[in-house]
Amino acid sequence: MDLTNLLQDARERILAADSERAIEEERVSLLGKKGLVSVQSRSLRDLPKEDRPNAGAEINRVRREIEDLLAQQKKDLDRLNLERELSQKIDVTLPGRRRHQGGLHPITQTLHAIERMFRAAGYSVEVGPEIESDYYNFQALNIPEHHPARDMHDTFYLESGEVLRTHTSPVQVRTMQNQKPPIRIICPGKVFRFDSDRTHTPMFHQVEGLVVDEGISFADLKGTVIDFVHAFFQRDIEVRFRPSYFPFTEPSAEVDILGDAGWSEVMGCGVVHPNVLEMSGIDSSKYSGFAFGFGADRLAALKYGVTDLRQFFENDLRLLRQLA
Ligand code: 2U9
Repeated sequence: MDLTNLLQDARERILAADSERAIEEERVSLLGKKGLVSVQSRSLRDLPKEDRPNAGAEINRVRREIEDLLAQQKKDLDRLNLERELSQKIDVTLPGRRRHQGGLHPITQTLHAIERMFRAAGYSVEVGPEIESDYYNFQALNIPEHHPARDMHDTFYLESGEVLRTHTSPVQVRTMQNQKPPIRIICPGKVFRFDSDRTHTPMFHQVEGLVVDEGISFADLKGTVIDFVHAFFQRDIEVRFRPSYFPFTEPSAEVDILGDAGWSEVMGCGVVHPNVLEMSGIDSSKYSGFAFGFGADRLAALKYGVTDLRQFFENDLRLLRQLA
């Protein structure tokens, strides 16, 4: 191909290159090692010696011209792209993009509401670890090894010999070790029991309360529990106390509320066993206390009409949105 044709051909191809990549491809095919211009350069060898300088100068001129064309095409393309971008109009009347707003889980809301009620009554909120030693989860609560009450707890044991706490009572034990009476605390948190059906999930949220002071009696416990239940359900719902047994309280009771479907158990409570006070360094001849415990999940289910506790942990957006 003679050089005039080559240049003409190159010009057409470069003008047709409509992207940076296409320009680059043209550069390689025209000026690269195997490109047309290089082939021409190599064919200089076949010319008579005296013709080579002129022919070489001519090839270099063509090469420079192609380089200029490539540079110019890139500049034109850049300008075109910029103009295209700048000419895009913004339609300010278009509706905005919808932003998704999350909400608090119904159990989180329930825990917050419970904490608010007890704080208003002068309680403070204490928390502690979910992995506990056997001592804090059982022994300090008057549940020695091989005690039948351990069977009720469906405990998850770790290889280390520790346990996933089966109640938040260890937090109260730690608090009694670290603070002097008067003590008024609630301990909300996750607890774990190897159990799963409509009314049990292997992880649930307990709130336990503890009051220790001089002259605390079962009457104080009763008043506190009834006031709390009324505040939580926002009406003067009927409450009854049934005698029961826990190793850490004596006497002990379970608390039922009256709903449309009859009585439902909502919590346990009692006067703190003197052994439990003494083990945590509190003089049981001077101080007494009451304690109570309930599953916040179960209370939330009763309040919102959820009939299967497992639904709280299935992350079904229909349930979460409805209760948000
Ligand atoms: C200390 C002393 C006493 C906490 C108590 C209950 C009764 C109770 C259950 C209710 C339903 C657990 O969530 S549930 O399965 N709890 O019945 N808990 S008295 O008594 C304590 C705690 C700590 C130091």
